[in-house]
Amino acid sequence: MKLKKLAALAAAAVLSVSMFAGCGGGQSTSTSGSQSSSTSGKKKVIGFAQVGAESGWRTAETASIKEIPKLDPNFELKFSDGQQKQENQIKAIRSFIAQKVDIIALDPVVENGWDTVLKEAKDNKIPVIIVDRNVKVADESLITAFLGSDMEEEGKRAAKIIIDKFGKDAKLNIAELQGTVGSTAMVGRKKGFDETIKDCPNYKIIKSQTGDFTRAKGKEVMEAFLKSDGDKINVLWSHNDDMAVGAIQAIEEYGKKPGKDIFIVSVDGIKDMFQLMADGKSNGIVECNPLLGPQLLDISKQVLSGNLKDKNVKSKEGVFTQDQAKAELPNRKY
Ligand code: GYE
Repeated sequence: MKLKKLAALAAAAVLSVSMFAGCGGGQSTSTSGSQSSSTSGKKKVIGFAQVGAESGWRTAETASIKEIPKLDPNFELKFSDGQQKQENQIKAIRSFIAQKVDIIALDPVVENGWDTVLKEAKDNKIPVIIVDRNVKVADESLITAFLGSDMEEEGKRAAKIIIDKFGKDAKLNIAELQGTVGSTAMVGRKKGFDETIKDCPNYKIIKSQTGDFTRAKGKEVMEAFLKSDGDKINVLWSHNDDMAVGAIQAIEEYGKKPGKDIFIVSVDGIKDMFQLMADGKSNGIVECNPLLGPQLLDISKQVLSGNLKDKNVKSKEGVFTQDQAKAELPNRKY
C-alpha cells in the first residue's frame, strides 16, 4: 500500500513538473473552476483523462466536458490530454489518485491494459466513470458507470446507408479507413459494418488500413489506396469524418469526384463533413454525439449521492444522407 502511494505521489510530482515546464511529459493537465475540494473542502473534483485532440469530434467533446464547472459551480474539473498515448492516460489517472479527486472519468484511447491502474483507483475508493470509448477489464467492479455510444450500431448504420443506395446484390469494391487500432470506436464500428455486409455476397473490402482518426493520416492512406487501386474503388467507408475529409482531398487530387465516382460514408457528424455533404462530396453520415459534459455531470452527481440510476448510459444519435445535409447544417453544434 505504502509503496503504491509513494508511486502515485511520484507520478503526480512528475506531472506537475512537466506542467510548469510547459510540455515535457507529452501530456498537459489543466484545472478549471476555483479551489479544489481537497483544499476548500467544498467543491467536488472530477479528474478527466482525455484521449487527445485527434479529431473535430474530440475537440467538441473536450469543450463539452470543460463546461461542467460552468453548469454546476459546485464542481471542479482537472483535465488531462493524453495525446493518443495510453501511458500518458495512466500517468494522469495516478496523478488524480494522488490528488484525491472525487471522481475519475476516463475516455480510454484503447480498450485493454487498464486493470492495474483502475484497481489502484478502487483501492483508493475513487469511483471511475468510463466515457465515450469503453475498456475491457477482468473485474467489472472496477467500473462504476459507462457513458457513450453504441459503436457497433454505428457500424451497422453505416453499412445500411450503402445497402439502401446500391441494394444487396450490387458489386462493390470498398476501401475502409479504420480508426485507432484497439479502440472501441474502431473495433465496434468495424464489427457492426462487417456483420451487416455479410448478407451482400458481392460487397468486397479490397483495402483496409488505419488512419488513426486524423485528417492527415486519412489523406495519406487514401493516397496509397488510390495509387494501387484507384480505378477499382467505388465506396469509401471511413470510421470517422476527419479521415474522410482528408480522403476527399486525396480523391480530388487524384482526379476523381468524391461523392459521385466514389460513394462516401463516415461516422461523427462534424460541421465540416456536413458542409462537404451539402456540397455533394460525401453521401452519408452516422451521427456520434460528443456533447457528453451535461450527462457526465448528471452521472457524477448520482454516483456521489449514492443513487446511480443506470450503470450504462447510451448517448442519442441519428443518421443523415446527402438530401438532408443542407437543412441540417445550421443545426449542427459541433
Ligand atoms: O468517432 C473520432 C474520435 O471515440 C467516438 O474518436 C470517438 C471517436 C470519434 O477520434 O472522431
